[in-house]
Amino acid sequence: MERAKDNEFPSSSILHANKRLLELDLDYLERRGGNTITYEGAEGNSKEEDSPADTLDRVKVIFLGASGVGKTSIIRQFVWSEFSEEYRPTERRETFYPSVVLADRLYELKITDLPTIPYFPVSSHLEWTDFRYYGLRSATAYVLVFDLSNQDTFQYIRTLREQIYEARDMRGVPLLVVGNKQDELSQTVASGTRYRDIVNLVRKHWRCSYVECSARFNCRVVQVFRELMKSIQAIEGRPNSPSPAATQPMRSHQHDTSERCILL
Ligand SMILES: Nc1nc2c(ncn2[C@@H]2O[C@H](COP(=O)(O)OP(=O)(O)OP(=O)(O)O)[C@@H](O)[C@H]2O)c(=O)[nH]1
Ligand SMILES: [Mg+2]
Repeated sequence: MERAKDNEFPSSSILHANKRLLELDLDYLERRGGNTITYEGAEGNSKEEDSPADTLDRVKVIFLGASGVGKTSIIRQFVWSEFSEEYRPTERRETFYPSVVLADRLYELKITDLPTIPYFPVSSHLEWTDFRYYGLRSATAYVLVFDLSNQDTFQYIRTLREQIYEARDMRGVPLLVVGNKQDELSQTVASGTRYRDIVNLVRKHWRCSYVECSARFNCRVVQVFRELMKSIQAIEGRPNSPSPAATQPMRSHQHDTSERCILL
């Protein structure tokens, strides 16, 4: 079992990251004209389906956000302690199965990293036709990520959040907002009204947990998951809450994460 570590990041470091912005595509449904999107496996010969690990009662966490904000980087930094400067857009669903311990409780997580979605499905039918096997509407919790150095990416999660709330009853479903690339947040932007408005909106109006982190420097990445698990624990404590997560370790289909148990 290993204890998670956060690094301090050098405040002077300004890195040049790929800033491909993706707005939520609100006309997508009209344009697609009933075509079904299918997702091929890495070898291009198999459709994505649930792995045996998915049959467990895991805590299902889905990361969402505009393209290039650092969703994959946050997850990989947390699960594998690795970071790549190179930008490789996520092209198919990837799942990670770490275990975490918070306040003497062991949780088996299933973290899903997805290609950027053009909209959140409001019905099971749309989920089946457009986002099969993504598990979008049945997640235990959502992590919405934006890029602090490119605050236009906040609009994506703002619209997405509205759609999620329209799509399902969010009572008992934690939603965490993460501002990533804190290492690229300049003083000018951090003291600006736009930045303050975003933080205010998330904390005061949405009443959401909010964490700023840098996947690049592994700064407060653990805090992201700590806040997430605290929200989940808070909900578990309520009457009629879902049953606790299973405790049996399982293997990921890509990397062997069965030995990874991270103390939060
Ligand atoms: N400076 C800096 N760069 C980062 C950070 N996190 C990610 N990046 C860079 O940002 C780029 C995009 O990161 P990804 O993790 O692939 O972003 P993503 O949200 O998964 O992108 P999609 O899969 O296209 O949706 C990569 O070049 C990363 O190296 C960070 O905290 N700081
Ligand atoms: Mg990605």
